Amino acid sequence: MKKLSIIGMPMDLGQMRRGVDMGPSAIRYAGINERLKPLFDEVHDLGDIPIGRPEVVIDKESNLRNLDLVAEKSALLAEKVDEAIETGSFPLVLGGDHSIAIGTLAGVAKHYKNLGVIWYDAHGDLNTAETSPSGNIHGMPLAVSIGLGHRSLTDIAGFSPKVNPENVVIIGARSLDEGERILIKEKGIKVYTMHEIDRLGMTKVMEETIDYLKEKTDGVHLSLDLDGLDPHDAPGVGTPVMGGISYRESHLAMEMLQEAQIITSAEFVEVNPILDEKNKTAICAVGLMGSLFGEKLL
Ligand code: B3U
Ligand code: MN
Ligand code: MN
Repeated sequence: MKKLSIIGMPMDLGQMRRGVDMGPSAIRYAGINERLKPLFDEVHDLGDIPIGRPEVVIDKESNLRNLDLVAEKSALLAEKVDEAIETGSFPLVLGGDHSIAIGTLAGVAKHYKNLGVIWYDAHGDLNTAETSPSGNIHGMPLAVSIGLGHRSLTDIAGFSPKVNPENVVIIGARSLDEGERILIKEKGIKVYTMHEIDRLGMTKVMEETIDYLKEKTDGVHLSLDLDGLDPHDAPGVGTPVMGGISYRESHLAMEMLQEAQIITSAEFVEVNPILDEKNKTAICAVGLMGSLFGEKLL
C-alpha cells in the first residue's frame, strides 16, 4: 500500500523576505493533490503546522534570527513527520524557507540507522552562527543536521547528529561561503557544483549519486530548494543565483531517483509566491514531484 502524507510548513522565520510562508498555499494552488493522487493508493493532506504571526526576535547571545521560534516550530514539524512515517506513509513537506529541514530531518532520522540526504540547492546551507554572513537560519539547516550549530537546534527530538556528513550529497551548489567550503572538505561531504553538472551532465551526476548513497544508506531524504534551479525556471525564491540547474535537468534527476527507488522522504522549499511570476515556481515544484513519484511521459 503506497501512502503519501503532505505536510505544509508555512514558516518564513529563517530569513528576511516575507512571502515564503505562503509557499504551501501556492503549491496546493498549483495542483499538488490532484497531480499526486493517481500515483499513490492514498494521499492525505495533513494541512499546515501552525506558525502564527510571531514577531521577529534576534537572539542577543548567538545573533541568530528567531532562534527560539525556529526551534519551537521545528519540534512540531518533527513530531508530525515522525507520526506520518509511523503510519507507513511517505512524508512530503512543503516549505517554508529551508530552515524547515531542521524539523523534517529531526522527524525522519530516528527511523533510519544510516540516513542519506540529497541537498539540491544553489547554497550549502552549512553555516553556523560563527560563519554565517546573515544570521539567517535557512543558511544553516544542513550544518545543524550533521550536528553543528546552536544546541537548541541540533538537539531537537533529543539526539544529534541526524545525518552522517559522509551520507550527504549536495547538488547544484554555486554560492558557497568560505566557512562552508572548509566544512565540506573537513567533513567529507560529496558536492556536485554547477561545474560538475556542466562537465559530466546530469545523467552521470545522478548515476554517481545513486550508486554512492545506495551502497551505504537505508533511506534517503531529498531536500529540494527551488533556488537550486535556474532563476529563469524558478524565479519565485528569496535568494536566486544565476547559472542554475534547468527544469529539464531537474526532471531527469527526479525520474532517475524514481527509477532507483531510493527516496524515503522529501521536502520542497523556498517557494515564495510574492516574488514569483504567475505561480511558475510552485508549478515547477509540483511538476518535479510528479516525476519523483512516478508520473510517466508515455
Ligand atoms: N549562504 C548565505 C546565503 C543563503 C543561504 N541560503 C540561502 N541563502 N537561501 C547565508 O545567509 O547563509
Ligand atoms: Mn537552501
Ligand atoms: Mn538555496
